[in-house]
Formats: sequence, C-alpha cells, structure tokens
Amino acid sequence: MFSKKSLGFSSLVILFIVGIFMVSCKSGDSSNGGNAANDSSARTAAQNGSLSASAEQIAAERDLSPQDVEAALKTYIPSGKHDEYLMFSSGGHSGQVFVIGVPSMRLLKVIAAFTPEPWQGFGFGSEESMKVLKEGDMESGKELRWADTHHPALTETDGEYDGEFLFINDKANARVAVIDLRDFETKQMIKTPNIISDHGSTFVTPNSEYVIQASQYATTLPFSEYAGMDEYQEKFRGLIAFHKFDRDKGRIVEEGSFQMELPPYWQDLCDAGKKVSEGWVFCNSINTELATGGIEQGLPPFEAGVSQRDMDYMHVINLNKAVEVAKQPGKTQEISGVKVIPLDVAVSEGLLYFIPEPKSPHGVDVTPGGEYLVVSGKLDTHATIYGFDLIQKAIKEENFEGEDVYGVPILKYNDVVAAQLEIGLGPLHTQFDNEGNAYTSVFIESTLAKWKLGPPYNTGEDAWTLTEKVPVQYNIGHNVCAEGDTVSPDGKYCVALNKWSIDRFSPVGPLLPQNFQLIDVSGDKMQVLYDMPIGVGEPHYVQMIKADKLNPFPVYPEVGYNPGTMSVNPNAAKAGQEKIVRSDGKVEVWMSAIRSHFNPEHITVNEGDEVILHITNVERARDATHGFAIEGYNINLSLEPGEASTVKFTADEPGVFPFYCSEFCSALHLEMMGYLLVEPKN
Ligand code: K7E
Ligand code: CUA
Repeated sequence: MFSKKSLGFSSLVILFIVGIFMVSCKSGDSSNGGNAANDSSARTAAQNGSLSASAEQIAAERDLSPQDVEAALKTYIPSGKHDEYLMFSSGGHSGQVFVIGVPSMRLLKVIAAFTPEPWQGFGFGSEESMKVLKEGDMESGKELRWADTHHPALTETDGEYDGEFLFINDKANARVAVIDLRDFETKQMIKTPNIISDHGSTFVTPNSEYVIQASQYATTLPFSEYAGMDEYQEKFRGLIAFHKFDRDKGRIVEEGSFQMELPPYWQDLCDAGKKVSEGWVFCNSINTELATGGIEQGLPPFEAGVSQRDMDYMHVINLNKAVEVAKQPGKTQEISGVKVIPLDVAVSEGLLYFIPEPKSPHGVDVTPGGEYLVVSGKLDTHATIYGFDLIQKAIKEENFEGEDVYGVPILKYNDVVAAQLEIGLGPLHTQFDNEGNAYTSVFIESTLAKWKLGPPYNTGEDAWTLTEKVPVQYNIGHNVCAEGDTVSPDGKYCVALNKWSIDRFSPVGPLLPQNFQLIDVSGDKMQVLYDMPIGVGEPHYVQMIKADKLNPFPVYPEVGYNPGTMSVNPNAAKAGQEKIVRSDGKVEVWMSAIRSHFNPEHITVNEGDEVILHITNVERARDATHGFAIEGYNINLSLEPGEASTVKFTADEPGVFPFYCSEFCSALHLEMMGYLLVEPKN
C-alpha cells in the first residue's frame, strides 16, 4: 500500500487513471451516452501499463503538476460522452444565452434571445423570428437590436428546476425573453410597459406562476413622461412587475400580470421566497439617498451620492396578498394598459415593508429551505443574514422603527437580523450546496468564500462560520453552484463568473474575455479545475441544471412544424405538393428542402413583387438542418428537421440572385441551390 506521504507523481497519475476507469465501469454508460469501443480499448491500454507511462511523460513534457493532472482528469469528457450539468449563462452585451456543459466547460450553444443571430436564422427574414423581435421593440416601433442580459431563470416546479422554459432579462431596455427548452428557441419577448431599465430580473416563484422584474434606475412612471432631475423625489419612481406565466401556452400573459409602484430607490436584485417563505419576494435597493448626480454642475456625482448612507432598504413584498389586491376593483391604476398597484395602496394593504441593509447591498439570496435571506454589501465586509421568521414576527407586531419619506414602514434592523458573518472585501452573491454550506463571491478580494449556514443546517459552534476561501482570477461577480439557488442544491461544482481575466489567456487586444472558472467543491478543499474564456459579452448570472432534467426535441415532432406556435402549420409546404402561385404583384411559393435540393429551384418574379416563401425541411434525420439564404436580400433561415418557416419580402433588387442552403448538409450540399430571377420593371 502507498502511504499518503510517499505517493509519488507517477503513482498519483496511475491512481487517478485507474480511479477514473473504476468509476466509468461502475456507473455504466446509460446516462452518459457511452461508447463501449472507447472504453474497452482504453482499459486494455491501462492494463498494459502503457497509458500511465505515456501519461506521466505527457505531464512532464507539458510541465503539469499533480494538481493539474487531477484537474484535467476531472473535467475531461471523452468524445461521445455527455456532461453531467448544463449551465444557462446570461450572454451580457451579446443579448443572448450561452449553454455550457459542466464539467467540460464546452460551449454547446448560443441561444438567440434578443439579438439577431444568423446561424439560427433569428431575425434574418423568418416570420416567426421577426415577430418575436418586433414584440420587443419600443411602442413607437423603434427597433431594439441589442440587449444586456443579466439573470436567466429556469422554470421551477416545487422550487426545483424542471427544465421546461428559461427566462432572461434585458437590463438595457427592461425586457424579458421566454425561451422554450423543447427547441431552445426564443418564443416571446416582452417590452415591459412603464419602465425602461431593469436589473432585478428574471426570478421565478417556486412554481413559476410569476416572473419577477424590478426596475433599476428610477424614471418617471411611465418613463415616457418628461420630468426634470429637480423633480426626482416627487415624480420619479421605481417599479416591480409580476409577469404571469401560462405554462400550457408557454407565454407570459396579460391576464393576471400586474405591477407595483415603488419609491425611486434603485431596486437592484430580487429573489423569490421558497418553502417557508413562499409567497414573498425580496429586493435590494441602493440610492435610498435619492441622489440625482450632476457632476458637471459641481454636484456630487452619483458614485458618491448613492453611497452616502450606511443603510439602504431591502424591499419585503407580500406577493400572495398583492395578487389578491391587484384583482380588487379600485385598488389598481391602469398605466400604459397595465394594472399598477400604487405605492400608497401597497403601504395601506400591507404589501410592502423595508428592512435596513448595510452598505450598498448587491445580492439577496434565499436559503434552500427559505428560512434566511443572505445579503451582501459591495462596500461591506459582511454577509448579513435575515431570518424570515423574525421578519414575519416584526411585521405581525408592527414593530417598526419608522417609515421612509414615502410612508413605507421600516422594520427594526436588530429585530430581523439572524446573523452577520465577516466574509471579506466586497461580497456579492451567494449560492448553496447540499451540506449546509453557502458560497459567496467576494469581488474586491477575488475569492470564493465557503461558509456554514446556521440552524437547521448547522448547529452549535459550526453555525455561521467561514470555513474556506479559494482565490479566483479575477474580480468575481456572480458565482453559480449546481442547482445552487433551488430548494435542493447538489453541491459538487461551483463556477466563479469572473469579470476580469487579465493574464489568464493569450492576449487578444485591449478588450479581454471574461473568465469562467470551474471549481470542484466536493472535497475538503475547493479546487479550481478549469478556466473558460467568454469572449462574446459579459455574463452576469448563470444557472446550472442537471443535464438529464432537459428533454429537448431531437427533431421537430412532425413535418411542417411551426416553432412559433409549436404545432403543425396547416399551410406549410408539403413534399410532393410544391407549387408557385402568382397573382397581381404577388408570388407565393410552397417549397420543400431535403438533401440535397430545394423544390422548386427557379423562382421568377417581377421587380416590386411581394414574394412569400413557405419552406419546409421534410427531413426526419437528426441534425439534418438546411439553411436557406438569398444572396443580396439579407435573408437567412435555419430549417431544422421538420421545421416549416415563412419568409416575406419585396423583390426590390432586380437581377439574378442565387439562393442556397447555408448548412453543410450533405456531400452535394453545394448543389443545394436555386435561382431567384427578378425581372426589372422596364
Ligand atoms: Cu452583474 Cu446580478 Cu446584474 Cu451582480 S449582477 S455581478
Ligand atoms: Cu441543405 Cu446544405
């Protein structure tokens, strides 16, 4: 037997390799899409002893430490096997959502959420996608074609991710996108009326009845009304929107949706209560100072004005009661066609309370059982932990320290704080595991801090203790742990979502990628396993879901499927019934696509004609996607197997325009083309 001390590098490598094989033999291959041929050849190599020797040589040549080798073995996924978890990451400025496998940290997909994306044919002509993009435009029709996505939210059932839908917000324009995880496509975009900025969004209630969206930078209400900065206290307001989600329809619906007026503090992040705190919603805020900036006039800049006070306010909202109040006649005001509970009604009905929270709070995270709210201050060194039972008691006893300038009752800080824990410089966001631990990102320090929650998770001396910190590179914003914000977190993995990468990757000019760092939290010590550059925008929040909870379509269930309605389009082109129908100034085409041709291949129209193409990919084979691009017309569709799509355009460019399949689908893919012939007017 090896003693721990004498365990050399080579034996460590061998042990890991042997260990990995034992694990893969034991666990079987069913969940991983196994590859028996690979396994047996690898086992043979291991038995021969050749692999360990060469592995050791490779490690030596590449200057890898035993820790490096260990990390590599923990993240490597052989070809054909699948990751255990998937992360849904906000895409930041890209306006999209990234899907990333864990532990491999491989990028699997960029889901087009708010921004036109040509590969998926999102926003390049298909009626289904153009309709969704238009929904997200300003009411005037002004097009919004970028977004700053921050917080994805998977739908939940009883507080567990169910893998059905995903929501994501756009901080830049106060929008919400709804993504259906049957085909990973965006089905709906909401330009939320009345607000133009958000941040505390998106968060869902434990059964996804509501999608929560709080405004960030206060504006007039609605924002389209003009007021000067000197009218801030009087005319500016914050707002929280509760979007009702209809799971059967897969859409946010008007019926049941409502908003609540809030003071013009900058509501920051929210979280929905769960288990014991289900039915309540908690939102941080900053700028309870009501600072209005104006550095150019010699006034204190926002930076200073917003950070003057020692305390800001956590908003405690009784959502269940608010739902009832919103139904009562006379209790709401209609603004921009939406029911809004006015601030005075929110106060008089007992829907809104404040709790002082220290020093520019950022994250608010509800523990798995819903007993505590963990708040961290950007300018504080502590995590402040509030007890939901203490909050309830204080509300019941009307034990207030006073009210703010808008009349909202403020609970006494000391009455509702359950614990405070020194974490480090600049703590932000907290996630949880299955062993009563919390993981808080510490921005200024660039660490991930692990600490023990109090009762019922840990008792006695263990409760509320900081146990470990691991350095990360650098400036960690959010962190995510496996199912770490649900009622039953998994532990195992956390990922540090670092804002800066500085020296971690090959230099690529002055704009650097962010750095996602995978951390193994299953052992006694946290271990950083892998650095993944994100060079497509700055992600904020991420959720990590067990991969087997997702059940997407391998191909669309039937030929002629319209992803916009998630049903067969009766007007879809059918194989054998392709046709071109002409009427005055209009040419309508029913076209099929199959390896390796379109039918029809010649479309002759007159300049100025309205052209409508209904194209169906009649394939049933997995991965047999065809593109449809018309050169010079800014049109590109992605037609996945079974998908039917429609594109409408005016033939305003005369001449000869090849159209072609823009996915390399087959050996004769280059031949999969046709001609659009546009005869000039004269
Ligand atoms: Cu970047 Cu949640 Cu918008 Cu913190 S947020 S980091
Ligand atoms: Cu179809 Cu290429």
